[in-house]
Amino acid sequence: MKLKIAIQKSGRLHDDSIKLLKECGIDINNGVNKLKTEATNFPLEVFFLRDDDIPQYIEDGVADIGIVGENVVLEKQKQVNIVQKLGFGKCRLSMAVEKSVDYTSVKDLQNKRIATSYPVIVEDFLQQNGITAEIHEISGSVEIAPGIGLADAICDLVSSGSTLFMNGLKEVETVLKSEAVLAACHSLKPEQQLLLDKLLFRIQAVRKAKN
Ligand code: PRT
Ligand code: ZN
Repeated sequence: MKLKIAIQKSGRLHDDSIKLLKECGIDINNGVNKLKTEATNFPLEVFFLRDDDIPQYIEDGVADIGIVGENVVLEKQKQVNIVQKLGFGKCRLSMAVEKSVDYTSVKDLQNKRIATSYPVIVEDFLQQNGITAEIHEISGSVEIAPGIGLADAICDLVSSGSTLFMNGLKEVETVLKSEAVLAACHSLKPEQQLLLDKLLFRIQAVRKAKN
């Protein structure tokens, strides 16, 4: 019996995910362009996937656990357990408008067009604030939307803020704070739960040593 973990194939969370496993004393053969590999010293099978697909794989039990941004877990609305925050991949999902726009409160978003790759989270935020606005879902380069007249505001991930700055935008609301999390399937078999507990114990030791 092996525990199956899904991690990002390439992108911002890939290296830190591999590093975390290494710090947990788990050695994996990380061949370039491999979609699947196995740990040599822990009953762990590793799947390399696009981050967007990871919550679905976990919900379906194709993967038992996975490392993914909390922002993706929330947006995809899949039934998974968030079992541990991992302390990397930190960012925020924020509303931004053009620098020149007078913005005082969330009410200024009323009846505006908002471009985002996170329509579910944004809709929820607007509803909680009693705002009606038009959401334009776009999958990338969200920052250029105001400049080309596609939207009045955007809602996108921010870490340093330099992308917003370079596109003449300013951050006006934090919608969500996010970091990489370990998510698990709701229906783990007892043996898999034991393996997860063992892994979690190691992850927590690694996290403690860093604080
Ligand atoms: O190929 P795949 O679908 O797997 O990857 P992806 O391109 O969808 O995701 P990727 O690798 O860009 O991000 C994976 C995860 O990293 C996200 O889901 C977040 O949880 C986390 N993360 C942390 C970030 C950022 N920081 C971040 N800054 N994801 C994206 N960004 C982008 C943001 O969208 C914007 O374009 O970086 C730009 C802003 O950065 P700053 O530093 O200029 O503010
Ligand atoms: Zn993605």
